[in-house]
Amino acid sequence: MSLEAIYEAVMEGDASGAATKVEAALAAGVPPSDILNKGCIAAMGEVGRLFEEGEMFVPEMLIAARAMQAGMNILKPYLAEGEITSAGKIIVGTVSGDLHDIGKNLVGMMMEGAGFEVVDLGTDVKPEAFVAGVQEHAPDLIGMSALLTTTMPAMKATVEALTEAGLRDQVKVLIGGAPVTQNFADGIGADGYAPDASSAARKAKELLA
Ligand code: B12
Repeated sequence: MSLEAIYEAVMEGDASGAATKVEAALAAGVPPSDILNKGCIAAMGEVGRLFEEGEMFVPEMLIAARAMQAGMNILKPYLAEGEITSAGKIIVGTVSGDLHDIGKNLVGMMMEGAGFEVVDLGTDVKPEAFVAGVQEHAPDLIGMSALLTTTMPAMKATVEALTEAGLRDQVKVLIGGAPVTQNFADGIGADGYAPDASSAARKAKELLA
């Protein structure tokens, strides 16, 4: 019952409800992994599906993602090391010169909702900062966002910087943002492209499969 309530709270974007329902489920002895997988992640999966079908829009998705995060903040300390199998670790960031972060944040939230551990490097992330991030966090993937046509070349520069640092083989590179296309991704040697946050999470799983 309490798992259903968490699912509903996330779907409805009820952040305080999601948090109190996660607390209640924990107090009732529901395993944290069930709360994560059958409550939070299942709800975000459904949100992603509705978004892709055009039945849910960006603002609603953002609100649902925030509710999921409110629940996750309560849950995180209970997710004992090793009990939960993470889907993988991803570093996300908006590329050098670019300050747009709404889409990147949404991608981070959907990734978290899909079970990924997310490290957010923020905006205006220089190629060398992505390289340093990979050295520090050893992620499975990096996700770069660009909203300006003038900052898209920074994605290429980042892929090159990873190659120069000898790290290119250790991480998959996923890119996105309104002006980015699959063709562009292929041209700069990225591993993948996704047009929106929900397909980004699916693509990330595909790249790691
Ligand atoms: C909000 C906004 C701003 C805000 C940003 C606030 C913030 N915190 O992000 C502010 C006001 C700061 C801003 C500033 C500027 N902006 Co602006 N901005 C926008 C606007 C209106 C919306 C962008 C947005 O958030 N969309 C909603 C999100 C959810 O969508 P999204 O970002 O595309 O992300 C989705 C996908 O692309 C994908 N995705 C995104 N990232 C990633 C990453 C990965 C790995 C993957 C897989 C997928 C993925 O998933 C997301 C979710 O589904 C757009 C116009 C538009 N309609 O797009 C202009 C727009 C992007 N801006 C533009 C411009 C020109 C600027 C400025 C240069 C304006 C100026 N003269 O100062 C500055 C640049 C500042 C800078 N250095 O970055 C132009 C870009 C034109 C171009 N072709 O380059 C646009 C297109 C407006 C226009 N029509 O002219 N902007």
